[in-house]
Amino acid sequence: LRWETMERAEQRLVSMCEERARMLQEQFGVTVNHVHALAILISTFHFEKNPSAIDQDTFAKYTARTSFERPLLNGVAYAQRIFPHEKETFERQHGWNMKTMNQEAAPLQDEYAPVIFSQDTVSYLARMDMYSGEEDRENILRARATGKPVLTNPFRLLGSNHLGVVLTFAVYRPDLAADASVEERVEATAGYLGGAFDVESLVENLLSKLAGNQDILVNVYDVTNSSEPMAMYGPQSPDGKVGLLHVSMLDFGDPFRRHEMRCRYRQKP
Ligand code: WA2
Repeated sequence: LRWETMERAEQRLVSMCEERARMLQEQFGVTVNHVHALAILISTFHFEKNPSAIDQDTFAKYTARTSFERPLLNGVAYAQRIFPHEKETFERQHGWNMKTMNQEAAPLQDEYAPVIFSQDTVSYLARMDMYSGEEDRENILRARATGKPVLTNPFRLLGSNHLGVVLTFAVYRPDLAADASVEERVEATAGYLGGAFDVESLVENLLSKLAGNQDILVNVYDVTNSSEPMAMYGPQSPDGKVGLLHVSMLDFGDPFRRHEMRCRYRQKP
């Protein structure tokens, strides 16, 4: 009898964990797809039209109206690629100077990526040079070299200070060939579109709606480096007595990264 109870408890843990992992992966997937479509919107209406058909007001309105398509993002923004010799003209034309994430003047560097369009929910990103943040800079470099969606390590986001990850797509000039080399991709890069997955609050909200939520503890880790898992979601100090544990694989769409969900019972069954 005891054995049967254990067996059933284990099956329930497995099915609850797999259900949560599938749901989270699904929501990540649709969100990534819509940010991809926004990157194409920018290249179509900002670069293939002259003059551009997008300005801050249009971007803010459109992204607010379509935010239901990106349920796990706290907002999206577009950063333009600027070289040092263009900086002065760029700042004069826009009537503002770019600043770092620490609100300082941007120092002399090889390139800049100031945010020129932002959804109102992340208006604090406006004018900010995304090169000035380590995680954002790494994303920018990897996004433009690969042409794929890329995710950062989990880190504390600007604005909310919540644990999350940033998603970035490179936006290329329209002349980029489909089979372009890495060098050609980097050369044809015009800017970067992305946003932050507020994992701490939006995943909490997602999981809280599921039946059985009171019974289990859910953690999500970035396990790209398997010997050093990075916490992305969930209670940070799981108690000693582990008991039953189930691990579900997650695919968030960045082929360079590995994520997993670990589920346990709150109390011994
Ligand atoms: N978006 C929101 N919160 C953040 C953040 C970010 N980056 N970085 C730190 N906290 C404009 O990759 C281009 C968005 C970065 C895109």
